[in-house]
Amino acid sequence: MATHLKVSHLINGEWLAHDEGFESRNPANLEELVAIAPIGTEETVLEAAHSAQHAFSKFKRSPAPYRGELIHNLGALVRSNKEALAQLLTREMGKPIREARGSVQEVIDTCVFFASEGRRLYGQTVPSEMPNKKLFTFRRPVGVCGIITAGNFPIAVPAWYIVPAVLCGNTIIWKPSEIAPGIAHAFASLMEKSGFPKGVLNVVHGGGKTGEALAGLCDKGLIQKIGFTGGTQVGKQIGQKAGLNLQKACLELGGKNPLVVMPDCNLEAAVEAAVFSAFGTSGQRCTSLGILMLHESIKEVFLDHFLEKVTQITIGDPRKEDTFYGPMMAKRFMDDYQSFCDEWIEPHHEIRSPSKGRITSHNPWLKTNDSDLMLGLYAHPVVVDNVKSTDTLFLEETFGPIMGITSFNTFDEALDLANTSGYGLSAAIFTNDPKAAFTFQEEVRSGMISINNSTSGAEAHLPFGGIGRSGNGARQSGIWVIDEFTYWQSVNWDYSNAHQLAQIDVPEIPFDPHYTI
Ligand code: UN1
Repeated sequence: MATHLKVSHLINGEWLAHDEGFESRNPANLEELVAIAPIGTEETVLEAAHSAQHAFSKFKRSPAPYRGELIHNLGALVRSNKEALAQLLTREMGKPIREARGSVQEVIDTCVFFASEGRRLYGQTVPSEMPNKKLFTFRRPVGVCGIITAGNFPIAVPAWYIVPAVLCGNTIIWKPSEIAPGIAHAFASLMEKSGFPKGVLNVVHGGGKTGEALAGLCDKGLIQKIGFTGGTQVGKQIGQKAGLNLQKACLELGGKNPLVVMPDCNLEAAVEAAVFSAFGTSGQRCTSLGILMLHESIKEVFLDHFLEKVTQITIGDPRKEDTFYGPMMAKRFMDDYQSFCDEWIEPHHEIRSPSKGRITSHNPWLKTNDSDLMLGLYAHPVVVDNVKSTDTLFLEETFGPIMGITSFNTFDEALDLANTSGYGLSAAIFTNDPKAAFTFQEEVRSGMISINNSTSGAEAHLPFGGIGRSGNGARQSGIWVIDEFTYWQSVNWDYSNAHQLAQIDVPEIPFDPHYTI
């Protein structure tokens, strides 16, 4: 059995180990300890804040191309450690190895993108209304950024924040998910080995209380930006705290993502996409499919194929290449899933998949590639039909392998259904009709739209994020995230040797507004 990692906080370039802490266990085999990590207190968080502040005073002055080079180094190190990182990620949070490699690739893609942004980070030159005067804009770093992330993408999503933030000259206090301290530690060590000055990245481990202490730095004026990926309820509290301090939080919250299937589409492609959207990562993506919306005319044909594919899903040890999905990340997600199975499935619903609840010897799943599912937190894929738009299952995120199905007769009904939950992260439609596709894009309130693709699986250089219950409109990834980690500074430079007043010292242009031909 592999030995476990001893995880430390990282503050001002020092690794601070503690004897007491919390454990992360392999969710595919709960006997296996993956890491022991310390719990950050308010004091730890304060120390990290002072370290980040101190580092900021120097790092903000460093040239952006130099910071791009640091990111280039990080990308190269992540690439050369890709397989080891993917294996650790799988062992610690249970996503299948194929997806874990994809997650690590997402970090590399982010580094590739932002390494070259170090040689852009453009401002503008703007014409002045006065002679002998120049106007410019510059991007300035916001300061110390507090980043709190989730366990389902334990290094890809942190990289979406940390990489652009440091590229812009900010410094970081990161509280990784308590589900995956080991992989966070590995990522932090690679950052350290990439040449970042000490104090640019500070890592404080812990659970909700540590996160609260970090968010509390907002009130103390010790952080200038907070980034949070997680549940909508906590996101609201963090957004409120930031707002009270006149800051804009970067919030990436939940989703109840719809996938609409029109009768004219390629049904096989839609079936494949729906299976992956619903059950990839055991449904634990914020972009996972929540409600499948089927046109009445194809509903049963679609479901024949869909349910056949669902029953053929291989649930197993996530280290095996042919595992479609592995365990739930941690016990609390399994507990939530079980209570949703018990409480959100109502008498008028019809379960169309073989079973529901935790997989046990009394409630087995048949396709398991010789994995022992009794060792871990495995859950049945649950397909619930006849879900109405007023049902809890229609309206609330499950963050697990439970999906609902509803049907519609007209396209307008489908649009209404897709807008009902008030979430607005990712929405998908399968159709070959350009009018339907573009009407869907224009009418559905969602940060991300997929046409003939799954609800999940965004590329690392398109803006990622939601509106409504899914977030406050902040965006990650690509050039758009730079607006989160910089503020615009405008500069005017008057070299006329006089004090010229804009709007006032501008000569009038003689003309007759009443002239007619
Ligand atoms: C998340 O679940 O928080 O688009 C992020 C996707 C992934 C990222 C998901 N690239 O599904």
